[in-house]
Amino acid sequence: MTTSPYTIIGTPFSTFTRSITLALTYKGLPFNQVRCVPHSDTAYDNHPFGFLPTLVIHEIDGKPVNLKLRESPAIARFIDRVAPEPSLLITPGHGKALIEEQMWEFVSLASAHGLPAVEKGVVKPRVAATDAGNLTDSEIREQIKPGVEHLQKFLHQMEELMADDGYVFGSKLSWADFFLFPLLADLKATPEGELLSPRLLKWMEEMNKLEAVQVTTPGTLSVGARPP
Ligand SMILES: N[C@@H](CCC(=O)N[C@@H](CS)C(=O)NCC(=O)O)C(=O)O
Repeated sequence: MTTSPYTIIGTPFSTFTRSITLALTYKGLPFNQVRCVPHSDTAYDNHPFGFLPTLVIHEIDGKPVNLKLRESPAIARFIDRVAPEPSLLITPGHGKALIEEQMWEFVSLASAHGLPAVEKGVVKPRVAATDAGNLTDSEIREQIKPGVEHLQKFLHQMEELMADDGYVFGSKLSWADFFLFPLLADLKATPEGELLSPRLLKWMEEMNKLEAVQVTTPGTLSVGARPP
């Protein structure tokens, strides 16, 4: 029987899933988690294309619905509506922002360009090669060199958008932090974590102080876990 009002479908290993569980935890919304990998039967049962995450909303206005909400931007909007506080939004003047929408711009850049640059180009091939155990470190480095070069550009561009201190938007924690963090936490767990600049490392240190980050760490690559 379901005891929480929400169920998140997705392994803690999934970076998009962690962005959502970070927010649910930060905002104090109780949830169950069904650990599954993308394109598994469970993923397809809940998402038309077998992607993660899906948020199952068990009740609306006291009526059982078991509504499946897919796509993390839609899930983020829902979470903000049902739990506006503590806010994960920004206002002009936070960090380098002149308008609120720049926070969503950052989220979209981190999502659309971060997953390919960090996970597909570097972290996943590095972990797969290390786990297989057939190549030396320098052979792996040679194999992922194009991915590493692309990742350096990605990290540089994202850092340019960040405030000089504190969170992505300075003193205000936001969805931008929650969408970038899972990717860079994975990266930091690999030798290519050496690409992280002092600014990014300092930001990660700040993030690691958050209870939501600590609570959502088990099951992630950052502590050496493997899916689901
Ligand atoms: N647009 C989706 C992207 C989610 C996504 O890419 N999730 C990854 C796991 S972190 C996935 O399911 N990937 C499967 C694949 O690339 O085939 C969202 O915002 O929720």
